[in-house]
Amino acid sequence: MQQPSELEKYLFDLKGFIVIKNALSKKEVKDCNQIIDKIKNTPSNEWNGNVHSKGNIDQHGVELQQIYEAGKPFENLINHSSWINHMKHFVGGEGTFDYNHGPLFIDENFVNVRGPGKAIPVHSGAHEGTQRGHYRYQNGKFHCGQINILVALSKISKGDGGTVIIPGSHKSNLKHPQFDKYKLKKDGKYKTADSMIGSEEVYLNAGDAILFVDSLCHGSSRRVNKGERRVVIYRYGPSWGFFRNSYRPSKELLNRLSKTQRNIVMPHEEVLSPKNN
Ligand SMILES: O=C(O)CCC(=O)C(=O)O
Repeated sequence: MQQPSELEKYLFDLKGFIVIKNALSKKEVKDCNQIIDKIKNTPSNEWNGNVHSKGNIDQHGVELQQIYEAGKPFENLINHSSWINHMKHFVGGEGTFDYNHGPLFIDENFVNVRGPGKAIPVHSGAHEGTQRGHYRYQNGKFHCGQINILVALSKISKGDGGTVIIPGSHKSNLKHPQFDKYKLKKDGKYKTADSMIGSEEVYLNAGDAILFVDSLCHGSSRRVNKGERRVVIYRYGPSWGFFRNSYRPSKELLNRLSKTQRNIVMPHEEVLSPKNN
């Protein structure tokens, strides 16, 4: 089990994100990709088993929601040893009321397959002041509302539609002066965040991951290269959180998971189950 190092804690506090190199092995990446190959063409708004395809939504690319239902390779990501202790540390709450039902809760999990022309507009930033994504460090401890792990399942270099972040924006008091010019417009058009002043595009090898607090101002560049960018994203918050979307884990998945994993997927399950049976 990896523990967050002192340098990672420092950089996370300073910049709002860290890169975890080789978070997944080549075999883990391959196993995830084999599953994606089979399900990525699921028609828009249809289910493939317990995975829901949102199809080629907006301009982001294909989204396969509830990907932790897609088999062992994705189940293993729920409490993956490369980042689970980072999540516990940065979401925080150990020994407090926040830990009542367990350490963590995953409120959304999906794969994004991004083809040419696709991108995601800039969003978030501490200026929004949201509870869900908030960043806080107090009395020597982190207390963050939502920490994301975004794992590259393909190599992401220039032109591939990589994630773009504004380092330090999880703590900024002011809105980036270019934010309104770059955010999604009513007509669906926007300029991508990679040309915003102070932004950084994060290039990754397959298996590398970005861990970031959701209040970090972020988006992506537009994919101009052929082929596709593949990432898997799991979002972690405190155990009292609730699902972002209306999806719920299936009974089959809950029965298959270890107790530790079940507790992260459905922290309240054990309280509710006597009534449900
Ligand atoms: O697709 C990306 O690179 C960014 C993902 C993103 O915006 C998010 O996880 O909120």
